Amino acid sequence: MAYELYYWPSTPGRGEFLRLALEAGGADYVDVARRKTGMAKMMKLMNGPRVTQPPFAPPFLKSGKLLVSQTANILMYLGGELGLAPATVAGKLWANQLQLTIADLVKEAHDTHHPVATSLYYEDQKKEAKRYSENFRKERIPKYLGYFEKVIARNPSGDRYAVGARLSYVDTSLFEVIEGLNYAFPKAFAKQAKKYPLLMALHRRVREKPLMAAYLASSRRLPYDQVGIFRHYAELDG
Ligand SMILES: N[C@@H](CCC(=O)N[C@@H](CS)C(=O)NCC(=O)O)C(=O)O
Repeated sequence: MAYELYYWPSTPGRGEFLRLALEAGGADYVDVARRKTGMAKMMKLMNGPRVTQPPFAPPFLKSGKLLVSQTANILMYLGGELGLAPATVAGKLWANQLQLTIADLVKEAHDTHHPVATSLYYEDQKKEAKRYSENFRKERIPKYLGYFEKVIARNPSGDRYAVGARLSYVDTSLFEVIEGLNYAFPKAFAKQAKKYPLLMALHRRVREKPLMAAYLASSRRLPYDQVGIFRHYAELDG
């Protein structure tokens, strides 16, 4: 049975972390909300009166009767299903720990354009966004990327993946982080990228995997935009 992925249909957003893992694992899946009547199906799973474990927000995944939400939680499940995570408990926890750290980074990247409230327009919080973004570029990007660089360097397998000796969902997620930051903050990213050679090499390595290359060239890969998490506003870059 195909996995059912539920996410807002027109933007990569957090759903992209799941698409990348599903694609890297060669999974059979349906991106439900991008299909006709799919949005209604998604809203019913969130708001329907008979759903006993409703998700708070997309993305979520249906696998048979199982309904799972929270990006890191879904990835932990898919990691086991698709062979994209270590098999030991310690390894699973380590991968999840890294993915939760990525989730923190993603939230902060979102807050660069929405530091006051998600429900307000960017135009109504531009001043705060500028201040938040300056700190994000100067302190938070280096702190997060420096951490992930260290994680790759210290991976005992010595194989230059984030976790273990094979591709995992943490690697596909780090790929997405690099892509997203480069889209949102091209100037800041260009200045900083050289400090993270292992992370940049991992990004290339993920991009060149045959299943990834095929996905990235397909219409299933959505372009970045000005409504998702990673947005480019020239005034927030530098
Ligand atoms: N921690 C959750 C965050 C989920 C989330 O914020 N989803 C966004 C789209 S990327 C949403 O639709 N949020 C609606 C809301 O927070 O009201 C995760 O990592 O999956």
